Amino acid sequence: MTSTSYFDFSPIYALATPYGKSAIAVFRTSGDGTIENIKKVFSNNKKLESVTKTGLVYGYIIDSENGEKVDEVVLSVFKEGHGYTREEAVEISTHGSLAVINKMSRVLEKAGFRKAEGGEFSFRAFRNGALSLTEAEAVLDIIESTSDKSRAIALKSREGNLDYKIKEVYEKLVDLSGFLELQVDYSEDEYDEDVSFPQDEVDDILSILGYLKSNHKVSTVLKGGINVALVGNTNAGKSTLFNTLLKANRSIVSSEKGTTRDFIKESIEIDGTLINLYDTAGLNDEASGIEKIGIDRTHDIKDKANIVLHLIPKDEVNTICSSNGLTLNDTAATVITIITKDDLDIKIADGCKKALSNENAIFYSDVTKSGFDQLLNALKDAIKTLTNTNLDGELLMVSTTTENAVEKAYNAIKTLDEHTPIEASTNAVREAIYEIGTLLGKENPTEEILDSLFSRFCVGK
Ligand SMILES: Nc1nc2c(ncn2[C@@H]2O[C@H](COP(=O)(O)OP(=O)(O)O)[C@@H](O)[C@H]2O)c(=O)[nH]1
Ligand SMILES: [Mg+2]
Repeated sequence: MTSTSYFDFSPIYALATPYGKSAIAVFRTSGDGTIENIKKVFSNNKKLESVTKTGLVYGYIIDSENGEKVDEVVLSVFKEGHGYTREEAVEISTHGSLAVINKMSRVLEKAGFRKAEGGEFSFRAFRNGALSLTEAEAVLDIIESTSDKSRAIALKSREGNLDYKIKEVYEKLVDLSGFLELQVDYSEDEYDEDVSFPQDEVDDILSILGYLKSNHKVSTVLKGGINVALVGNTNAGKSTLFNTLLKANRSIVSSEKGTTRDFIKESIEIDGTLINLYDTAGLNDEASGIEKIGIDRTHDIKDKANIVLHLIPKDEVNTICSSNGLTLNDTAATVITIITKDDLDIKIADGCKKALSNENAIFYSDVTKSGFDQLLNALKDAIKTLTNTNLDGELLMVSTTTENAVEKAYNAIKTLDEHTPIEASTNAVREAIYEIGTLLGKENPTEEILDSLFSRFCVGK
């Protein structure tokens, strides 16, 4: 969406259902003069005019050029203040054929509607106070949610739980600001009254803002998925395990070194959480050329992984143990060490056994599948830890826009204590009020925020 249309009230239209053959297609229209425009192309205007707040009207869309019937339709009419955008709006349900859809677009344009841009309906809802920024983001999260868990959380946020928290902290900030302003007045009037610093109120505000911040962390993980990377030397059995985890033969399994030269990513859901599973090239050192690129990518993936499955084949474990390669360095991820090919008849040296037990290594064989449950449970535990908020309330989807504002507010308030000069305190609180206010539509959010948010919506939303 371009900012030029932000403050445009003209009537817009969009196909709200996917473009293709279906039972019903729905066109959404909204804006000043919507009903007048529809009247130019509708057969049952008496009934249309009789709608007071909201109502359904049956009739035909007529091509204004030749008087031909385009389709039999049902109009859902929303008078100003009653629909999603709060503007005058009409939703037109037509038959879902491509011929009707194509014709409808032309008819609506001739009637005076302009094609809406992505997110324009939601933007208008926001502009008219029907949707706060956080709610708009929650709507987006519902549309974009990929796993069952993220969908459920997004819906809860949409229902206003997140807004409630933000309003709560906003009110507390306003109260704190009032209190501080009063102190400024006192000092100006040279009342030498010693008013104590409102530490409890400040702590309270920091705790709500902190709560929102932790929600953001978990939201990000749930929304984008948890990155799980299979890492290990060539021939460790990474691609084999990748396939077993996917229950599909997606990846090339081969005993050739460096077969998996690039990485392969597949998404799966474990316990309702989206998992991005990465199969990578081997971590062997003597590689060059294309294989080398694959290995560089392996390091990139290792960096952005939340969980690394570090695979060591049983026939290499003694060597790796003695060279102290058991511990995977330079990764912030949770590492699960897996000794693969457990079906091989190889004796593990005593010293190595101890080291493996320190790593809580899991023994796995893809041939017999022994150790698979243990492996999966370790993975589930790691996922649970990553999605555990330690929050007593319900998890809310906190987007990056919200997080940015919350972070700024948090940093401003964090600086306050009883030694802070009163002027600095009032400024800090004012800044926090501004940041949180943008989320509630009380302050004008910057154009970048609006652009980045509403452009992510599809046309028709
Ligand atoms: N005996 C045995 N061989 C395995 C096992 N898992 C994988 N392999 C074999 O090890 C070789 C390398 O496996 P692959 O998955 O391609 O390893 P990658 O290079 O780490 O991706 C292949 O020949 C596999 O069949 C296992 O559990 N037991
Ligand atoms: Mg491979």
